[in-house]
Amino acid sequence: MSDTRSRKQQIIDSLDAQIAAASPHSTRRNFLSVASALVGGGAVAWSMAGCEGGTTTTTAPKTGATAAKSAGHEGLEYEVAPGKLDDYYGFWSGGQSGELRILGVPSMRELKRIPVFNTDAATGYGRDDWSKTLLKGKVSGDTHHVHLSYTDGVYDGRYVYVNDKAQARLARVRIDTMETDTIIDLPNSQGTHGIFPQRHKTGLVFCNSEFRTPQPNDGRDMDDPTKYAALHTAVDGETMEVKWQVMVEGNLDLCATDYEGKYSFACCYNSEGGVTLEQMMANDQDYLYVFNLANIEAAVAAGKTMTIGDSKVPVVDARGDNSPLVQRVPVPKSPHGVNVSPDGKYAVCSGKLSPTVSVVDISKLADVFAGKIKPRDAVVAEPEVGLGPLHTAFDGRGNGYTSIFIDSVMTKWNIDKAIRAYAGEKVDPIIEKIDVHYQVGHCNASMSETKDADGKWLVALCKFSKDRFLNVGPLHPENDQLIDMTTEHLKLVKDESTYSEPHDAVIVRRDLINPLKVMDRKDKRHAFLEALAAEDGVDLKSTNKVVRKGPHKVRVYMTSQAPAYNTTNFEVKQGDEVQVFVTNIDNVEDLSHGFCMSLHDVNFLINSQGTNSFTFTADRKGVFWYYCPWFCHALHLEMRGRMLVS
Ligand code: RUQ
Ligand code: CUA
Repeated sequence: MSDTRSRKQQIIDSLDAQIAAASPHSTRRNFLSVASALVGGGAVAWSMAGCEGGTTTTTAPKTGATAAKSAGHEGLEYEVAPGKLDDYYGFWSGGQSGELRILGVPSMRELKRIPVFNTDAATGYGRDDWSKTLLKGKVSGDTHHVHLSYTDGVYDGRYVYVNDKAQARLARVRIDTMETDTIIDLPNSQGTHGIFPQRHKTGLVFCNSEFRTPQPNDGRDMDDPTKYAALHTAVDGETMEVKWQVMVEGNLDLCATDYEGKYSFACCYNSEGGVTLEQMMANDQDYLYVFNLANIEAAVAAGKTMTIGDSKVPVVDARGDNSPLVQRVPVPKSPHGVNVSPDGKYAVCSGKLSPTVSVVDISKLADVFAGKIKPRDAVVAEPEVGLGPLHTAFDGRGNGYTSIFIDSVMTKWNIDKAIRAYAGEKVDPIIEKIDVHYQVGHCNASMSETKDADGKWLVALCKFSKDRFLNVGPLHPENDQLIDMTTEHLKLVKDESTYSEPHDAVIVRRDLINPLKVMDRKDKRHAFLEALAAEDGVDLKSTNKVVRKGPHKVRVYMTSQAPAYNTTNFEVKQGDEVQVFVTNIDNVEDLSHGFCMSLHDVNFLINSQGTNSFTFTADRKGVFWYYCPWFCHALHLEMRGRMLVS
């Protein structure tokens, strides 16, 4: 029997076998160093080990689907059969694509892409009349963090909030329509990165600016980085108005909130105030900023605020020393992620350039603000989890799971043991490490960001996929890996390729998400379109009519019902600005129509019972067919009409 694996792969496989047999706690990395120390020119020795049992084609029980199958489906069912539904919705950020994605978990099937900061050819988003008012001409964005609105510590099924790091914006997607409903600019900010909503109710959404700039950023102080500052911004999650900002000296990276509405948290990796990489990494210590919301709101109410530049938003200046507004908890070198445990007790802050995570006891923060203890005294544990810790998920059973970028592992550790070890007890908080492939950024677990964390599924969003998929050219997909958390040892069950570049994801029980099946027209887009139609006395759901609005302006109102538009031709003059409104009067689930005007770069989607509109110029004389691009009926190809331009 021939072995088609490369020599290198044989060695790796046999190492994996040895590791699995020896100790589930060791990693290939530390094993490798042990191995080479033991056997010197070890390649031959280990490749021999791979031949054990007489056949070299059955390789070691690598983590992954094969291992799960050979174990006879021990653990959770991870295959979702055709026609069966997933147990969870996964909300994935879309990174530089500017969009938001919905995956089913555990199938990892991509169910939907929701355009947010990008334009979308399929739906017309970003180019139709309503969504143009959201984007205001900008067509790129960089979504990193996705979080849903909460009530009483659990998702309330209303909104998804997502940041745009590139243009310092916050967007909201409605869960009923699964469409973007609001986009706002965050004043005085650059590099808006971490965001997090309050968890006790749909209250404030906090947004961190990662990049420090002069304030106002109008050309002053450009050469004096000591004057640069960053803003922690509070947005009302209901009205989407910016309520207030706190100005601090350090940069602000990831964000989190407690479960009671008392605090928000931000990691600061540049307490040095540097502007070059060397400067930003100079100190061995940075901070977790803790914002005291009651004290900040009292300062705002008392008018102890300023405004910056053109913005009217009240800004509280909290630069400098610790104060009733902000306390700075010292943590090791350049922390990145901060996550709060589902019991609401701990804020866990990842070291990034330190192999540790710092566990802050939230109940001690009242004493920190009262000046009874030092900020650092709120740190109750600091376990060593590996090189390059970034983010932590939780299982609701007292364990944390930290993504470790440099080591390419997920480390499972026990919070209580970490606290005891920090207090001096001889106990090892590290439970297990599992290899992920490769260079994991965010991780998250089912319901981990809520008090209902259920410890079933863990996802590791790996930045590099290298050899895990077919080569598709220099730009590789990313690798989102699914891990079963219920088995004795963490079990990798799935690799899922994703397009660049999801940063973060939350995994939400499906009973909490109840979108519409057809439009109910109760969203901002429909209010906007109804108001326009009212100007012409048009009922969008029944009227088919051409209205001349001026010498060079025409509105065309039509309805659609499979397989026809109820207006099959209309006339305009060359040079007219044409605004076409289409209302889909089909009242049937999954029966979307579209409107595409040939040769005019016009295309948009209209969902059942919804309306959409698009404005373009009829710049040439002639006959132009418009047609429905969404397959809707056996006579879908006949669903078309003519625009006559004279
Ligand atoms: S970040 S890989 Cu933009 Cu959330 Cu940590
Ligand atoms: Cu309507 Cu195709």
